Amino acid sequence: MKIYSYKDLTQQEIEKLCSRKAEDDNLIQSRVQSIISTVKSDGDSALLSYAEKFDNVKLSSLFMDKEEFNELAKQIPKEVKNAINIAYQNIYKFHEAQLKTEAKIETMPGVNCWREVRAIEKVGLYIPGGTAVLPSTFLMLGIPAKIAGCKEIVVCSPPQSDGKINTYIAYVSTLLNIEKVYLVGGAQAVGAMAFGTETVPKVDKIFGPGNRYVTEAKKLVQNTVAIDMPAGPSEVLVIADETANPSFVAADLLAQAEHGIDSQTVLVATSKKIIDTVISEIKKQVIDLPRKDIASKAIENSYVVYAENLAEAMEFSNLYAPEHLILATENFEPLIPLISNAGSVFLGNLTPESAGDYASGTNHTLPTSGFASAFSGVSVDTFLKKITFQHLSAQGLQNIGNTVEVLAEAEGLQAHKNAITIRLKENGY
Ligand code: HSO
Ligand code: ZN
Repeated sequence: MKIYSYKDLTQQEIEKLCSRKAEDDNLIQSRVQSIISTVKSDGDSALLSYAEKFDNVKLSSLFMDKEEFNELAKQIPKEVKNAINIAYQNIYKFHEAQLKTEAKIETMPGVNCWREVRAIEKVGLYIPGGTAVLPSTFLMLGIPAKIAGCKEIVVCSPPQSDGKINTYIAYVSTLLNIEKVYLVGGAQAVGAMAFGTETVPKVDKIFGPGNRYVTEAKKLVQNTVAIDMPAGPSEVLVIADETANPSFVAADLLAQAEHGIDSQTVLVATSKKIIDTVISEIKKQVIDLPRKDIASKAIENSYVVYAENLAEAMEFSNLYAPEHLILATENFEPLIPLISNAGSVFLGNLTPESAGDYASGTNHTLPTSGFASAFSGVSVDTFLKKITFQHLSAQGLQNIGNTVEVLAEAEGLQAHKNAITIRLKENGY
């Protein structure tokens, strides 16, 4: 891990450290472009041949349904079932509280304006498979979709080598009352949900994290379909001072690193002693990890920034705009108002990112690659549209009429003015 000193970094070096661009970005873009146009033109047959090519499986059907989920779900150990149930309840509780109705506002006597929410009718959820199957992501997307009231929830997840979905995914499908899961992964899943195929329905909005292929695919289909946000390779930035526990910090960095070789882990610390101990702890802890090869590669690409104080550390963090920000310090309270860019924040030494990844209640589908400067993580809102309404009474028309007439005249739009004048006259004003 390279160590930089924040105060010695030039503007350009900071930009480079904060950039998530990779050398093969263009190559991935052209591959994804070709996958998407093949799915668009060849539909199901493209999906079947990509399953053979990328998932090494010859599928007899492109989906599994309810009855099959129930059967598969029986195989899950009780302990895992209970843990999924607790996570479900916490995520449900936290997201349910996001449904709020807004008050009607009378902007002038007789002029009433308000907003009502409506669910996005057809939504597409992408549940990653690949090197790790993530039923937790299914909960994080499925629960807010249900709470929002989405009518059609299309779910795509890559098939396992036996041509089925994972048993945990099957169990979550039963909890969420999902009709079908389509056995489609990667960029081809995004293409299928964006354009529709003979089997996979076209949706209005696509949700979910994924690897660089999936993220690139979501970016490329944006002319056709809405997306939640660019949620690519996962990342964490840990701010640690001398009150941090170095073994905890190392464990958090490795938790992020095991996601994939392109995961980003950044440590910003105000103590050189903590930096040294964290680095040696990482070396110790990584040895026992089943995914040590992946984690070590991700750690190799990561770095440490030494900051002279927490204010400086926060400054760097805001420039980086991390998906996850861990404040590994006992003094986190005064730092909260200084956070301007982050997807989700974990406070103090006893709050690991893993808690939020699985079960505390917050959503783990979050903006990556610096998009935390402008996007929020997935919530019930992400599955809703807000429609504005207004009503003018006769008194309202009289009160607002002249203002609209004058502004329409100023813009040279006579027909706009007339739409008011004709009503005022008819009402005897
Ligand atoms: N850290 C990932 C979510 C996840 N972690 C799923 C474990 N399972 C992106 O926020
Ligand atoms: Zn994670």
